[in-house]
Amino acid sequence: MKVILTYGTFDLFHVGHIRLLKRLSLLGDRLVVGISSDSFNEMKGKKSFFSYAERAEIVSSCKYVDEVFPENNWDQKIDDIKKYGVTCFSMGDDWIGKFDYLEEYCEVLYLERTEDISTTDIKKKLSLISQSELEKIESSLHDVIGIVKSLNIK
Ligand code: C2G
Repeated sequence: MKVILTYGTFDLFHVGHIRLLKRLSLLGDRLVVGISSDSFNEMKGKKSFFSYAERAEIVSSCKYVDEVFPENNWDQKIDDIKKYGVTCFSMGDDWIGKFDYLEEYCEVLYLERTEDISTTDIKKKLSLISQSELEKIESSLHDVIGIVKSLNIK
């Protein structure tokens, strides 16, 4: 039984996440995913849109994933590798080199990230959309105020 292990926040689940999980699932028989808890995200300086419970439900519903568990700190990986009988630990290559110390316990593999998509970019684009919508509403309101004022004949 070849067990693959990965970790992540997986907030605003997108194709970058799903493509990684798909590739990971093809590497072995079982894919186990550590989902960053809300408190650990705070330690990572990240505020996720969805709570841990929601993110865990989304990722565990993915057909490529066999099991999810909470990732509460940076230091639990060795225990997790032993607990789940992990053959291969793998992450996207934005983490390349960061987890080589785990090679003492299992294979370590970094897979190419999916270009041009990230949770941060999605959040930025959403904030810009709402900003431009607000500006449109504001300018329409100014037009209406102008019309009302012009009709208010003395
Ligand atoms: N990912 C990817 N392509 C993207 C975006 C993300 O392949 N366009 C990968 C990342 O490389 C990572 C996984 O998807 O392996 C989850 O990414 P995040 O949710 O951003 O997780 P992160 O904050 O990197 O947390 O202990 C490790 C940390 O918990 C990793």
